[in-house]
Amino acid sequence: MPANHDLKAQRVFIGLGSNLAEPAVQVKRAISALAALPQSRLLQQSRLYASPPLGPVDQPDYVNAVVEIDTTLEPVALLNALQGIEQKQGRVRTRHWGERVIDLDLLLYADVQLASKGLTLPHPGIAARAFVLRPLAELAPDLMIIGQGALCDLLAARAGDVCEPLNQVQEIV
Ligand code: A4P
Ligand code: MG
Repeated sequence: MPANHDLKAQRVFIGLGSNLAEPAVQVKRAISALAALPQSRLLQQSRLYASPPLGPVDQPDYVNAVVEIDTTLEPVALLNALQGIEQKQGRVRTRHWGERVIDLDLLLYADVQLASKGLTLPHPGIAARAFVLRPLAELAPDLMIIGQGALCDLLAARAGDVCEPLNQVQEIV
């Protein structure tokens, strides 16, 4: 199959989350892996954020971040590559919304809207999750999320949710 060198690179945002096995280390490791994806360039990365778990409460707090890449990988190929990174970092799927070494969610792929069995774009959880909205706003405050609304409005609606930048002291201990 020919390489996609002549395709226009698309702007993509990816959400990262971890709450096991040194979460900050896992998130940074996954960002390095994203930077090494073929046909892609890492453009921006947010700070790391700490938040309580969405879903079962009997699990550790999460570390989250968002990165922006541009890529000529198509959406499904990119999702497969993200799942490859999850597997390499030892992700084991347990309960829904349960604890995980690393989770990579394809948040936005240009303005693609898609609802297939294995891939929904934009990611359906964006609007409900301060741990996605806050780091995303750090990278692209004026973003419009197709089908969900202006990022600043979505963020205002989640203003009360706990999600703070991880401070360096917390990260070291
Ligand atoms: N899938 C469909 N669309 C997408 C997409 N846009 N990006 C499919 C990524 N995957 C997508 O995901 C299940 C299936 O979703 C995949 O096989 C893929 O084909 P999963 O990661 O295996 O399962 P899951 O994570 O248990 O379910 P889900 O609904 O994807 O959970 P989320 O949305 O990933 O949320 N609390 C805090 N504070 N921070 C977190 O990061 N994360 C989760 C998981 C729960 N609570 C959290 C956090
Ligand atoms: Mg997921």
